Parts: sequence; C-alpha cells; structure tokens
Amino acid sequence: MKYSRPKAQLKIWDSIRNLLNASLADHKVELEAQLEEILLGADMGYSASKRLTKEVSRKCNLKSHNPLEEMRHILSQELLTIIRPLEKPLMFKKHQSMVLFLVGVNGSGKTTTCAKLANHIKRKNLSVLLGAADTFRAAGIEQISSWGDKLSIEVVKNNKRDPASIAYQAIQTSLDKQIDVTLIDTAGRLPNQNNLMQELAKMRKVINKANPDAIVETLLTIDSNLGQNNINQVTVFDGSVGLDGIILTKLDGSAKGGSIVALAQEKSIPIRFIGTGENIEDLQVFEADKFVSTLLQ
Ligand SMILES: Nc1nc2c(ncn2[C@@H]2O[C@H](COP(=O)(O)OP(=O)(O)OP(=O)(O)O)[C@@H](O)[C@H]2O)c(=O)[nH]1
Ligand SMILES: [Mg+2]
Repeated sequence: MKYSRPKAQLKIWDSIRNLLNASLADHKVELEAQLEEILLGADMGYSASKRLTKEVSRKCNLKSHNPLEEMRHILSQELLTIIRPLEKPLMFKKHQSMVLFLVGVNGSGKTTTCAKLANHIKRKNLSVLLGAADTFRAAGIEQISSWGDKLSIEVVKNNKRDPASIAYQAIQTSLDKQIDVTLIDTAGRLPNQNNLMQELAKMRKVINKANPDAIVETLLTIDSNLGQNNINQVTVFDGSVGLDGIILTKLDGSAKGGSIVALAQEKSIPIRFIGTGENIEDLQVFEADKFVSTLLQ
C-alpha cells in the first residue's frame, strides 16, 4: 500500500532516474552533488541530504547491473532509519478518557483534522465529543458545529466564553457522559504571537485540571506545503505548550513530503497522522514504510 499522490506532483524518483540516465554513473562526484541537490530540493534539509548522499556513495555500486534499483534500496533503508522513530501511532481505548488538543498556525487544518479524527475514532466504536475552543471568530465555531452535525457528534460551544473555559466545559461534559475521546479545536496562531502562545499553555493546564486522569495529546497540525519552515513551528509550539505529536496536513497537494525527513533529523516528535485531502476520510495513520515508498515511487 502507498499513499495516493496526484500526478502533477514533482517526483523525487523521476529526478534521480534522470540523473542515472544522463550517464552520470561514470562521474561519481558529479552524480553525488546532483543527488544531494535533488534531496535538498525535496525539502529534506541539509543534514539529512548529506547523510543520504554519503550512504549512497558508500554503498551503491554504480557499475552493478541495476544501479537505479540499488540506489532506491539504499535510499529507502536510510530514509527508514531516519523516519521510523517518528512512527508511533496513537492507541485509542474504550473507557479511557483521552483528550486530543489541536494547535497550529492559521489555516493549517486544525478544524478539518478535528472532524477527520472524530470520524476516525467514532468508527472504532468509541464515543467522541468536540470542544469548539476557537472562540476567536464566529465562523470557527460554525465550522466545527457543522462537522458535529454531519457526524452526529455533540459539540460544546459558547461564543461568550474564553477558550480555556470551553475546553474545561467540554472535558467536564465528557466526564459526566463517560465519553472516550474529547477533541479540542483551537484558534490559529503564529509562533511569534507570545500572548496567544501563552493562552495555549493556560488551556493545557486547564485541561489537566478538568480531568487529571485523562491522557492528553497536544497535537500540532502542520501544512506540508511549508517545507522546512515547519521546524520553526514545531520548536516554538513545543516550547510553549509541549507537543506529543504532529499531524502533517495537505500532503495531497504540491507538497513533496520530504520535509518530514528534515523534521525527523532535527526533532523526535512522533507524526501521528497525515492529512491527504479535504474530505472527512482523508486522514491516515503515519506509517514510515508507506511514506518512504510514496516518496520514492
Ligand atoms: N487539500 C487539503 N486541504 C486540507 C487538508 N486539511 C485541511 N484542508 C483545507 O485547508 C483549509 C483550512 O483548514 P481548516 O481546518 O479550516 O484550518 P484551521 O487550522 O482550522 O484554520 P483556522 O481555524 O483559521 O486557523 C480548508 O479549506 C480545508 O479544507 C488536507 O489534508 N488536504
Ligand atoms: Mg479552525
């Protein structure tokens, strides 16, 4: 199984194939320089691109009968070594209060991902509740409410209350009704908006207060089109609120997905899910194998 990817997307593997077709096999240094260039261009970052090129240089016999397949194998193995540590899927269990607290910059996909997650969890026969803690704009509450209606899932909302008290109320309601998983949607914010980052930290504390026994997962949604800019987001959100996982959204678009490799090289925060479209079903558990196959197909 591979992740679906649109045809228009620039493929890393096509570029690598072109390299070998251009008879660069006889010019090892030039080939390695160009390979590194391709990996950098695919957002894999300097350190991972160097590491991968070094591995190919060390192991790949360009005079073998199928150097292209040999290179694919070596790259796959090394890519897996880099990103496998990020594969730590979330375990959902019945009668175990869990709170998924979604944070991220504006438009990164928090609300849509809340709905996708609610659907994913409901399908496992677990009960779900949504907390509309994006009180910043009325449309935010409407958006999550409309998903709640479509999925027949209760939404706790109140446009006159502050986000922390909505989160508190949502978790209290879940406790009263013995709901398995509570999803808290939040307003988008930029890493340099200190007061808004502090607001998240306050919400995180309130969540803990509302149910000290709950398993809380603070999840950052990242738009994969951002490429390597995502590392700064991860650093700041992690520093402010403490991240337990990442959801990489919009991998169906023009994004090459290589930035996961750069991220894995720099940070060890698990990637829980990936978003592959605007529909409710477009959410997949992150699997390193599948990801590498897609990257090198
Ligand atoms: N193609 C694609 N679009 C996505 C994906 N996830 C979200 N979107 C779209 O991205 C846009 C923004 O998504 P939202 O869920 O509203 O993002 P948000 O982070 O809640 O935005 P704010 O609340 O304004 O900060 C919407 O048009 C979504 O349909 C995805 O995986 N793929
Ligand atoms: Mg939103």
